[in-house]
Amino acid sequence: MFIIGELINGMYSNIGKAIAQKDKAVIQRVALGQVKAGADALDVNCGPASKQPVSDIQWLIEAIQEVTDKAICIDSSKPQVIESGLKAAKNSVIINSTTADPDKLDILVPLAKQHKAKLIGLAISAKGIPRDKGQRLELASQIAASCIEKEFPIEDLYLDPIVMPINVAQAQMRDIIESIHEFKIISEPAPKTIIGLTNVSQGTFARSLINRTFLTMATAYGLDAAILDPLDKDLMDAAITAELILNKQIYCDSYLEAYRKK
Ligand code: THG
Repeated sequence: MFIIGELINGMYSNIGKAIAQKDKAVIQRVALGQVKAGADALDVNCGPASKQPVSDIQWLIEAIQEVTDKAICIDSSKPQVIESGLKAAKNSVIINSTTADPDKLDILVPLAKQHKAKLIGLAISAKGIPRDKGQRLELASQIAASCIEKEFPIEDLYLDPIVMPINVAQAQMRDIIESIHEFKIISEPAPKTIIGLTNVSQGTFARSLINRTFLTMATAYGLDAAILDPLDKDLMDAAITAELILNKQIYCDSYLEAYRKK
């Protein structure tokens, strides 16, 4: 599983405050903590309170790159923020994200291609979040078709079915998980799949348990990557164990330890 740490997000009060006060040490501590816990990449999102996301994203990326060379996942719905982030990025980049809307695809797919970045495509359009897996597949296919037409490498595309909180969309959970398998057969070679895991447990009590159970099930359906809290050790153990059960890691009695050392 490719793990993207979610903790550098202005939605969290410590990060929102650090962005407002330009407190680099806080950002760098959270970056290194996630890397130490096993993150392969770091999501970077200025959050809803940022008044100047175009410059804040550059400040965040520069601060992070002083302490790690892990990939940066530039998380914004605004193409101009993503473009700005790309200018500051020396590490490899994942663009998070485009939707299935042609005006977004026409800007972000060429931008990803030009910067040799990976690209996350959300199964969402101006019409909103899909209600079933048929709509999810239709939107994901539109994104994949645009990438193929624009000659963006399809194996660098990460399709996201959009995970909803279980307390508001319980009847959609099965569709969301099955979409992961359906997305993998859109094209040959296959696109990759990704989820924002923590969405699933928003507003619930047993957050960690719901997160790791959802991740385990999604892994069985072919999930390639997840944006999650890598500091949740039970969650990381579940991710490693799910891959072991799917024969993606070699078993030994100390497999958890062995995985962390690799
Ligand atoms: N897909 C993609 N990118 C994404 C998401 C996605 N980026 C943002 C988000 N979803 C993933 N990141 C988070 C980060 C935090 C939370 C959920 C998803 C979260 N935070 C606490 C909450 O809202 O309860 C905040 C707690 C606090 O304020 O301390 O749940 O789906 N491609």
